[in-house]
This record gives sequence, structure tokens and C-alpha cells, in this order.
Amino acid sequence: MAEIITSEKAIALENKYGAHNYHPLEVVLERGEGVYVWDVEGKQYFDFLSAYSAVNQGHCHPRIVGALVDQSRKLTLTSRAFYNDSLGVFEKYITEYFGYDKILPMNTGAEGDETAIKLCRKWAYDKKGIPDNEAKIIVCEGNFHGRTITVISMSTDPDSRGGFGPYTPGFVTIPYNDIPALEKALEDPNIAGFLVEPIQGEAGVYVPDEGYLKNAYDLCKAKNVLFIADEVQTGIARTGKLLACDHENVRPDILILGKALSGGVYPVSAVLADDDIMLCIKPGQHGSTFGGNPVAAKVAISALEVIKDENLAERAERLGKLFREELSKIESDMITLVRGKGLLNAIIIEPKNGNEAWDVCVKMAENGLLAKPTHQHIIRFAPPLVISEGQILEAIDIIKKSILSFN
Ligand code: IF1
Repeated sequence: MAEIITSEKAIALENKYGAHNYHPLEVVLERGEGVYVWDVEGKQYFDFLSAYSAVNQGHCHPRIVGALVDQSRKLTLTSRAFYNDSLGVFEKYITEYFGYDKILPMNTGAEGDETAIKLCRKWAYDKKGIPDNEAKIIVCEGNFHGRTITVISMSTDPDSRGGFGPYTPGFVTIPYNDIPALEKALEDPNIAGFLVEPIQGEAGVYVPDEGYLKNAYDLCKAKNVLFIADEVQTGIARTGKLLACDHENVRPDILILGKALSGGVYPVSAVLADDDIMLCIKPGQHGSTFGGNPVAAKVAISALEVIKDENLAERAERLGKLFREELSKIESDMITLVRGKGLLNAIIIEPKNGNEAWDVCVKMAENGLLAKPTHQHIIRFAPPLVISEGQILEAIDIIKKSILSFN
């Protein structure tokens, strides 16, 4: 009989045997279903983080878990040394789903960004004619694209970047949501690409001005520079459209997906592009052991089917508007700003009597809702997109009660 583990015991084990690379809220979860998770003591919570938008379809969605279990009983991994019966079917499905010629399948979001950077550089040398080793990619202050050395080399966040040098060269940093700055940076003939989050998630759900993405795209096209959208967090219906770029009818030259591409059931990421870019990488020039494995392929097909069949983009659009309206009605001087798109939202907390965003999150957990601060004063709210209107209103009551408790 497995030992019944208490929260206290679980936390102690992680502290003793696990690297201290996180500072989690002291909640120990053991089960998830739809919008809810339960801790080891049986307490139920609304999950308003969704594993940073990886669980858009809801925890343990039966169709996606079913795909995982069925395939796992047949064949889990062949490596790409051989073909398998699932990858090509997935590649056809996802390229038609998003409207691109080809996909390069990987596992994590960071690998997706690394793949996009390699593709962009290869295209720069083979197609644009930039001199070898001179290609540069423009990125934005406040970006978050993952935790590998090259990806943190693009970061301006001291916690993400500090103490890990020397850094990968070839990145030009400009302010986010600043068209003149982009225009100026694009004057450099060695610019190969512009890598941008359509909404900056980690920076605190920073929604750029209306038209920013379209203007940026047009400027890149005028200079034969690739527009690369990191939709790892904003994609897969989270912001009220299938992709956040869809709000401005922008079609990225390179599209990076991850997280909810598997509904949080299995690590699956993908880079999509048309042939003139994707075929710049030749056999033996890129890959990964698990990239495109049969389980990932079947899970991702199922996760994408759920997004369409359950109209989750439309739901995110509709319920996101309701959520922001109700948040804005909370009368507290602790809430200084409400912002977001679809069901990717955030509030900025003004500390009060020594209580900060972290204390609000602890109080909300006591009241049955899980969320986590980012950059000290910002609380992100991102529930699974399967949430109902009634559940949104229940959650608002918990958030309101928690914040007003500091009055
Ligand atoms: C952690 C942050 C969010 C991402 C975008 C690529 C990746 C991410 C836009 C890399 C990953 C995750 C990483 C996770 C927490 C979470 C996060 F707080 F770290 F910054 F969401 F905002 N592009 N974001 O948001 O994908 O390699 O993780 O699969 O590092 O704790 P990954």
C-alpha cells in the first residue's frame, strides 16, 4: 500500500531532494479535472494558472488522456531513424489546421524557439544572402522564450539571464510595442528575423497597442526579414482566437507552438513554416530523440480536435470579456490595473499594509483559487478555457473576497 503523503511531507521531500529552482505556493496537488485541482488533503481549487496556459482544454481531458493511453499501449518511441504510422498523419493534420506547408516537431517551448532561431539563421545565409555568422535577430525587452542558454541570451530579465554567461551573440534588443524602434533596428542589412510574443506573458500579460503586430509584420516584409511569432503561451485559443496573431490577421513566417498543443498531457512543441524557409534545414542538421514521437503525434491531434469541437477560442473571447468587466468592478485600491485578451488576464497589485501580490495569492488559495504572481506585483489569471460562466462568476467572488480581506 503506497504511503499516504501529507502536504508537509511532500514539501519536505522536494526541499531535501529537489533542486531549489522554484519557489512554489505551499499547495501540494494530487488530482486535476477540468477547471479544478485537489490537494493531498482533498481541498478543491479553481486552477487559474493552467500550468501557464498548457492546460487550456482542462485537466486530464478524457479524449486527450485516451489518446495518450491508447498509443502508449502500442508504440511510444521509435526515434526519427525510422518512420512511424502516426507522425505523417499528425503533420498533415496540424499543417492544414494552421495553414502552413510544413511542421518541425519538438518537445518543449524552448526547443521550439531554438528551432525557430536555427531556421531563421539558415534561411538568412541560404536565401537572404547575409554573410556567414553575421545574421541578427531582433527581440523585445521583457521577453520570455524559455530557459536554455541561447534563449536567455535574448532575455533582459536579470533572474532569467544573470550569472549564466557567456551568452549567444546575434540578438538586437528593442522596447516592446515600439514601432519606431523596430523601424530603426530594421535598417541593419544583417537583420534576419524579428522574434516576438504577440502578448508578453511573463512580463505580466503586456498587451501591445492595436495594430502593433500588423505594423511590425509589414515593416519586416518591406525589409525581407522573417516575422517569428512565439505563440507558446498565447496560442491554441488562449486569447480568444486560435492564435493571438489572428486578432490582427497577421500570418507569421515562422510560428512557434507548445504547451496546450498537448493539453498539458505530454511535452509537445512545433515550429510551422512554408517550404522556402523550412527546407533550408537538411537531413542531419536538426532534430531530437522524442521530437515527433507517436504518442506526441496522437496526443496533439486529440488536443487540437478538442479546441475546435468545444469552440474554446469563442468561449475564451466571450468569458474573458466578462472576467475583465467583473474584475474591474472590485472596489479596492490594491487593484491598479486590469488587462488581458481572451482568458489571458492579469491585475497589478498596489501593496497595502505590507501585503503584496504574493499575500493575495496565499489568501486566494485559502479561499479555493490558485494563481501566482509574476514580477512581484502582477497576478496572472489564466483558467482552463473549458470554464463555464457560472464558474467565472464563482471565481470572481473568491478573488473579490480575498482582495477585500486586506482592506
Ligand atoms: C518556467 C514563465 C510563463 C513561454 C513562451 C517559450 C516558453 C515559455 C512565451 C518556453 C514558457 C513557462 C516556463 C515556466 C513558467 C512559464 C512562464 F513564467 F517562465 F515565463 F508562462 F510566462 N515561450 N513559459 O511562456 O516553454 O520550454 O517551458 O516548454 O520556466 O517555470 P518551455
